[in-house]
Amino acid sequence: MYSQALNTASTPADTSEVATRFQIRIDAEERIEPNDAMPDAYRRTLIRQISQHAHSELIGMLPEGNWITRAPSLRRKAALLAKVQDEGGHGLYLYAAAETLGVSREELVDQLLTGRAKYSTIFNYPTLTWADIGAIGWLVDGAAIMNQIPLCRCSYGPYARAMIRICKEESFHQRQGYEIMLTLCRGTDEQKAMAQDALNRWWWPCLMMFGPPDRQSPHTDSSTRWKIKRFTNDALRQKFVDATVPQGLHLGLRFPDPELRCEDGHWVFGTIDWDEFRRVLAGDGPCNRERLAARRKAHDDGAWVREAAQVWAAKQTPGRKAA
Ligand code: FAQ
Repeated sequence: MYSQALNTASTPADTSEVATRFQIRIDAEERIEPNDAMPDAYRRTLIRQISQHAHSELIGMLPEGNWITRAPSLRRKAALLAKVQDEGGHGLYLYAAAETLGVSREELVDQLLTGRAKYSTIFNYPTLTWADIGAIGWLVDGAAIMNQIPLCRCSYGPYARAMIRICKEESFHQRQGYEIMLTLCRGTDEQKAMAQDALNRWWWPCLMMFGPPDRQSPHTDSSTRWKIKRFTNDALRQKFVDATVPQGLHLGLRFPDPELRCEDGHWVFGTIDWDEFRRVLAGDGPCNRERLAARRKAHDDGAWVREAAQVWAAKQTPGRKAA
């Protein structure tokens, strides 16, 4: 754990005076740093959101990892390997940011592995063809950027700073995905059909990534007041649709939504199947069990690395024993 030196007590109790002073700082756009006084609810919200985000990055490596050994060329394989490694790195920065709030990475990882923590529903869908790798980069990373650029201005310093680098990398990921889709769409009829099929399967789950509609989002009000979230779920979803539909039309693809139409400069879309979202969130998506099982196996297989690192660290500090 990196946070031993941090003051993690919720200082000094959550009186209304503390809350008022805290809100004045937030309204003045001041950054909150780990040792600053903060209401418990603010701390808990950040731990929840940052850790869910970290888990999503780690589980998000799995659908694409499925295609590393089957990438169609050495160039594609190298780019995909680098992308998946970036995602592992994002998970680590985010766990480190969460640790500054007084929770240990071990505890957070344990919550994930024991099924007590949430991660993005999008990563419980299968990657059936190579076009899915293009669709994930274009759409999933595209949605992630739309949601995460505003987090670079989040009120909590360590999270905001981690997001700057993450967004730069996500932006590269989005471009490599779009370029895969472009290549497929300019290829044979079969390749274009593969790209269309991937769009058909990923479009609606991507719209769910932004979270429930605003009126059903329990955290939006407090998170926007605290400037953790700068936009609501529905506002970001609409920005994503407006940015992405013209990109899909440029590819010559059709969106799987008969109600999609442009009105007053915005793309109006059909009704999202929130029952599907709730089912996947509850653990009953197409790949939930497979994803958690793969993550648990990776964790178990890595036990010797953690053990060796602890023994090595103990040797560097005389008198300190491996935990
Ligand atoms: N999946 O009141 P809200 C990526 C939960 S990273 C699962 O609206 P909030 C990179 C929510 O947690 C993708 N759960 O909550 C990549 C809450 O549950 P709780 C992840 C969801 O926090 C690309 C409940 O519903 N990105 O893609 C989802 O204000 C390619 C009520 O919801 C982030 O985590 C969902 N989609 O807003 C990697 C960004 N949506 O805790 C590999 C940071 C909602 O009460 C390949 N997070 N829930 O039990 C956020 O911006 C926010 O947390 C939201 C949700 C917008 C996701």
